[in-house]
Amino acid sequence: MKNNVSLEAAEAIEEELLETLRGREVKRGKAEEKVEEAVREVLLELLDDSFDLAHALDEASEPPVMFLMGFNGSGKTTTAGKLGDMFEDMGMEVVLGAGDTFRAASIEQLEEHGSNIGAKVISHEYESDPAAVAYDAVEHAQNEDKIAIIDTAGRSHSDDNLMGELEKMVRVNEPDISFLVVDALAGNDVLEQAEAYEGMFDAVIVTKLDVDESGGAIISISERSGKPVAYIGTGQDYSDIEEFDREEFVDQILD
Ligand SMILES: Nc1nc2c(ncn2[C@@H]2O[C@H](COP(=O)(O)OP(=O)(O)OP(=O)(O)O)[C@@H](O)[C@H]2O)c(=O)[nH]1
Ligand SMILES: [Mg+2]
Repeated sequence: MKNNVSLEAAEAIEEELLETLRGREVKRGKAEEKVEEAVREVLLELLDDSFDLAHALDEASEPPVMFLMGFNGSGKTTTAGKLGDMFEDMGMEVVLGAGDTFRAASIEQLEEHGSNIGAKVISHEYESDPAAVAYDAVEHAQNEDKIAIIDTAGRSHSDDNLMGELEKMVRVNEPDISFLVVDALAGNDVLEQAEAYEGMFDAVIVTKLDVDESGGAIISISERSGKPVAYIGTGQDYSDIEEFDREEFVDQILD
């Protein structure tokens, strides 16, 4: 396995692995097979693919409100478009909330996705209060029986202002499902990201797996956050989003 997993995750896996192998009789010549079997078991134990959209929507308030949060450039806005397109294909209507009022061109970027997928976008001015944008998007969703998908500004945990703003957005709008969006290229940095958003997200979306196929980020974020990986992003098209399947993932990395 040549994944860029975090040291912490690698150590946790090693420990589990030794535990799993201990006491098992390993016949000569079968060691490799046994170890691979044990690695598979340990990884499956560590990874969580239990996110179930139908169930999450069932449990959600009316209207269902989803937030996308994460560091700069992780893929939040693109993923808002992908999720919106996917839900619309499933027969649900969505409204996109332009909750990134901070980065130049972010509103236009979301509007382009909205127009491509045929979804309304609720936006205010740049520099305006993103909690109010989200509020209006949720109200629209309520009136029109839609799912509200709220984009937020990319941040790093040193951005106290942006973090405070996000906390306010959450407080005011009470999202039913908050996704932390991390990108596969972030490697070990996903640990810092999980920490920055600790307690704020329900599930993870890992993007750019087409660029970094090693999947190390998936293992590291799973180990650190203990949250399910709901979806993976595998390209720049709207259809490049998949439900995360841990068996498939483990098969791929052990191949
Ligand atoms: N190859 C690939 N590129 C992706 C994927 N998801 C997003 N991107 C690209 O990553 C870049 C950043 O994506 P954005 O959606 O703008 O990321 P963001 O998190 O909204 O960025 P900020 O708002 O600036 O924090 C864009 O060029 C996207 O096309 C993916 O799954 N695969
Ligand atoms: Mg964005």
